[in-house]
Amino acid sequence: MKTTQIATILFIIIIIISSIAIGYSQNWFQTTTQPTPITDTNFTLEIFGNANMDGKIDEDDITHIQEIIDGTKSPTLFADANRDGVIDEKDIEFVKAIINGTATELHMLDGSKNEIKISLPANRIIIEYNQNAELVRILGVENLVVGVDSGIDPVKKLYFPDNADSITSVGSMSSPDYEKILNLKPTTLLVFSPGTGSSATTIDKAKYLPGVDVVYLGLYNPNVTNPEASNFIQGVMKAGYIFNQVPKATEYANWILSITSNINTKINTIPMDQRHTVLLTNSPTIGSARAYVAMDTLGQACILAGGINIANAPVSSTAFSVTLESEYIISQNPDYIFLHTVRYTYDGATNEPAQGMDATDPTGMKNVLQQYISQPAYNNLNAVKNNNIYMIAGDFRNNAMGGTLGAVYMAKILYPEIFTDLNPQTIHQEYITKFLRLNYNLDTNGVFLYPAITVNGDTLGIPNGAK
Ligand SMILES: [Ca+2]
Ligand SMILES: [Ca+2]
Repeated sequence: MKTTQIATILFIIIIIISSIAIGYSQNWFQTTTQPTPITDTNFTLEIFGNANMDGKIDEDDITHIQEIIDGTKSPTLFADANRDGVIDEKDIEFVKAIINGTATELHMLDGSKNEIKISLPANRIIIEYNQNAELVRILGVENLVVGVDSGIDPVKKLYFPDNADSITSVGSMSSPDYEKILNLKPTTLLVFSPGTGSSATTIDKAKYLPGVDVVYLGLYNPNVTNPEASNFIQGVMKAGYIFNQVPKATEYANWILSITSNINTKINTIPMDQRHTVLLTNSPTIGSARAYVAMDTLGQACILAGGINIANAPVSSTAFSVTLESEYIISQNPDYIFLHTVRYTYDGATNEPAQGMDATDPTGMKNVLQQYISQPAYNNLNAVKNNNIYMIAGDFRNNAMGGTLGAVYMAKILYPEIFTDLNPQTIHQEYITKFLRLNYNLDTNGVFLYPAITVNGDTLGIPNGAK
């Protein structure tokens, strides 16, 4: 062959290979439809200034406010950006400031749908619990953290390797040390939950912390099958506006949405009568037995993973868990049981077994599991007979993935034949490396699932080689 012929053939080969490479990178060969980005759905961002009631605050809201002022559009719930009771030019200026990142305050609904005002910039942050510790990393504002609750204190160096030494522990979130908090002169306290019973509520905290914005974002309350109604997604996006990191919040919300959408698509192919029944309960080491219902993050994870939860809350109940009699569990005979456990609790205690990001040895998880299985009453349960009982880390309920991480592992466990291409550790590692930006490798660290599962020869849930 002549040199020119060889060159032509090589050129054609290069073109073909490049086309395939580009095709893969652009998802040309994927058969699943891509999820709609959160800002293109019917999601309504609950921040005042979002006059056109879509998923973001931008130029369109300025136009919308102008049209309301001109009388060509009716006022909307979020049009009065500065909350002075009238919709006028000042609201346009206010929205411009939000867009430019120069706003000095922000009005929004919190995770309980109560209206709150936040002073900006929010640049001295105290955070409660894993969700908020991870959220500030996702948004890239971890260096603004000055205090953490006692649930994060033991893992402070893990979450905040660069500034752990300058971060103060302010006590448990159920009974915080208000004086310590005030001494830190924080702008913002991100609380884990609204608080109930003997646990300090957002109202208590706001009362004892004058000048500090006490914010419950709503991460505690995901809706995995309907992101438009998810307080979790709202919380991520609201935090984006509070910390002036909207692109990061949007990218993260879209990533979560793409995972939930892909799992949903596959689960929808499984007929209801072929789906597995599931009991979601707690490790005996964290109190008397409860079963998590749909309202709970674990209940949401189970729904997304296509499990049929044997525990249901009464209609209109807002409970996250219920008590189930052993007789009921035996009569329902669940196919799978997941035992949730918590290492560092909201009231400052440390529970056995060791698990989560700061653990490497699954022995404690193994022992508790054996204890649970050895209950004579449960000998004949399908889940026990078929070894379908798993201990799961607190991360699956309390991290900043809103049940999605738990769902990814659960889906793989419940329907391995449907999720052949799904590797939960790949998604988990992407979360840690790309979004949390932590130098942390799941091949060598972390106890999240016991017994571990094996995917393509790799151990998932515990470090490789751990027993
Ligand atoms: Ca808008
Ligand atoms: Ca106004």
